[in-house]
Amino acid sequence: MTILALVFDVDGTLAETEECHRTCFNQAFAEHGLEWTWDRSLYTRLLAVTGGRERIVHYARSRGQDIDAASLHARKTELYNERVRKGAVTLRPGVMNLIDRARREGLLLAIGTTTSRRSVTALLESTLGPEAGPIFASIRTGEDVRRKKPDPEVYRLVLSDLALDGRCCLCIEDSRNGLVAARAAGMHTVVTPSLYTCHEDFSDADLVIGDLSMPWSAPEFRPLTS
Ligand code: XBP
Ligand code: MG
Repeated sequence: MTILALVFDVDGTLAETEECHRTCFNQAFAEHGLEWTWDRSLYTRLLAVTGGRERIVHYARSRGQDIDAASLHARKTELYNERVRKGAVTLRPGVMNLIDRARREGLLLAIGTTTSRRSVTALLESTLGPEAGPIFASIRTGEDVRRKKPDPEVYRLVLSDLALDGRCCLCIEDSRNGLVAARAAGMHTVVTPSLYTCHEDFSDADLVIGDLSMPWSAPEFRPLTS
């Protein structure tokens, strides 16, 4: 079956965003008077819980603390958006070229992510320009679903928007949770492991590559190098 659409995850795939997320969590904790610090090793473990608000709830419970996760997460999102709009995060190698090439070849582009619409928009506008939104035929976020990845709900919504079967789509992910979600939605998968996910198991992906600037090709899709 020919590939008709590329479906991108955001965090870790379009850009290495998690360091920015992590430091914004820590700043929000400090502002709220919490003596919490998520260092890289702890954050690696906490990423098993997808969704920033859910991650905060999980951590508070593990310490037996009762906190206002919604306002903490809202502040973290505000800080993250400010930093991203100031250019704190750039696209990973090969992402821009792949988007350009896919558009030239008439493929549909879409996004399925766990983060919020506001954070996706900030990232797309700061990296692809103010008119980035319409490049994507569907953008579905954590706010559109009841269950976040590894549940396939977000990717099923994307496929429904595109009116495509998963077998016509190639999903590009960076994490085990994302890979499980994409496969459960029936899509082909390419994994580009990121800083926080490079230790994870991607053995059931169709392809694993260091980053998208490397030569690769997908089933029934012309080689994706120029
Ligand atoms: C990314 C996430 C997100 C980010 C933080 O998962 O799990 O929660 O860590 O974003 P994926 P928010 O790349 O698999 O979509 O704080 O906005 O949730
Ligand atoms: Mg990701």
